[in-house]
Amino acid sequence: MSQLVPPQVLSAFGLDPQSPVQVLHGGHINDTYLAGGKFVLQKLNRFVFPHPEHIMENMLGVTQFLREKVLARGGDPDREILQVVPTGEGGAAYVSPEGEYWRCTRNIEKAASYETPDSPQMLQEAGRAFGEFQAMLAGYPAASLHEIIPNFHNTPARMEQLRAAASADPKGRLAQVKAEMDFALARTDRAGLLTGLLAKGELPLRVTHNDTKMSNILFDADTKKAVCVIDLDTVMPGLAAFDFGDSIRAGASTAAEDETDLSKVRFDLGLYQAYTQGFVAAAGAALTPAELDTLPDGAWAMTFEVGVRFLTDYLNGDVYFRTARAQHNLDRARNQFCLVEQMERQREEMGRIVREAAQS
Ligand code: GN1
Ligand code: MG
Repeated sequence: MSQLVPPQVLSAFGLDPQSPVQVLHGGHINDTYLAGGKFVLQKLNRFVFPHPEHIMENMLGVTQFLREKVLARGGDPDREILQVVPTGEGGAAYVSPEGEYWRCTRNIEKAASYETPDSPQMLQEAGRAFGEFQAMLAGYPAASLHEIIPNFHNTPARMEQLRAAASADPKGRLAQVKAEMDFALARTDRAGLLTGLLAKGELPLRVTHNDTKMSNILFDADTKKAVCVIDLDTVMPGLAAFDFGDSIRAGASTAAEDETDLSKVRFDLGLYQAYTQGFVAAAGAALTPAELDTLPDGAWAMTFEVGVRFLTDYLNGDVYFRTARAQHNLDRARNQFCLVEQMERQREEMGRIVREAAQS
């Protein structure tokens, strides 16, 4: 049997090197395993994360801070906050002789992640969890955070990367994606809306999660309540609209991110409303009127941006996101652009739903 996790990695964290190990699927970036039922081991992607030690510094600081907040409100930090397991030598991670970077966290039992919600209530719970995450981090010293991926949600910079990939066209795929390129380029101005408002000082910079897809929340297996926000790799200064928007992109669609039958990909306003109610109730008091106004633009921007990123990666030869088939990234890009178009038609309604949630 091939070893999923090398025994020296398990030993480094004080685990039995014979522990049963299974793959945890879901993420597009890191390799994730469950060891002995109780520990989650992750091999960080060194191409995406050239400074994994910065991630661990951020993660230790943020989880420590959040644990205190949860304790103060009478919660259970062991269940609600990720817990980093140090190596036997007390390090935050194990670096193998080959330079592989491994970290370990405690598995949260009787909890699971979902790609799409089973019900609007689940999405409302996701909104509450990410809203609360943001509210709890409002007092975190943002300047102490490493910027893990510079310009992560800078949509104009993502457009620049798309243009660069298109002009280099290293795999000769550009001719195939003319419609998608036209779609993206036609939206160049709109892509700069949020970064423009930030630059003008009209939107505040907050500490945000930046990868708020549904599957980055663990739900209690019995109650379906949101238990814990996971995947803290991209916690960095950002806009409230990023966290709101990325959840809508992934949660308010009726289909998976890589569904190829676009007739199944529907932006569902009922799901959008459910998430909005949860998010605004939990984070709302801290949000400025301009932030509330631009939440729907965040949904548009995050959906458009990741579509641009998938398209860029397709042109570059699939070097960033994990793919399981030829054209996987192109399928994802088409899927996201399909949602973008629907959001554009429903922008007004999306704004009304935010205003209603803020008033209730
Ligand atoms: C990646 O790591 P994972 O799979 O949760 C990506 C996100 C994208 C997402 C699309 C560090 O998230 O930005 O929105 O895929 N993370 C990074 O599913 O690039
Ligand atoms: Mg991630």
